[in-house]
Amino acid sequence: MPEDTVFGKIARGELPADIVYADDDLVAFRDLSPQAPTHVLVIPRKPIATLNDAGPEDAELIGRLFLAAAKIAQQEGFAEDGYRTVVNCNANGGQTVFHLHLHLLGGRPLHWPPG
Ligand code: DGP
Repeated sequence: MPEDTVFGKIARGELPADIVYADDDLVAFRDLSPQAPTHVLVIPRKPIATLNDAGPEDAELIGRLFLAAAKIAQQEGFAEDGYRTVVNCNANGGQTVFHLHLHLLGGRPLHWPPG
């Protein structure tokens, strides 16, 4: 059940995390294994397992993940230099935690295409 992932526990305050933003619907916290000087994960409190499991009713919520990432990029001071947002989905996408999350990576030039 997606409610039982570590991210569900972080969203419910049952596991500690370095939280940088929270509201009624979203939580953002620093990744334990950062791939850039700033690596933040933005998640909905609603336990959606993967992007495949999001429905039309989640459209606004998913839009808000991106808007929160842009706001955090401003707060972290790299919005103008640039940054990357990523959603990994299932095995080939490299998803390891099955609670939908948006990666925000910034603070250095990022290579493209990714490996
Ligand atoms: P993904 O591969 O897209 O499912 O990304 C999962 C990310 O979550 C990965 O970068 C490591 C991070 N992560 C895993 N467990 C924890 C945790 O307990 N706390 C935090 N802050 N990050 C975690």
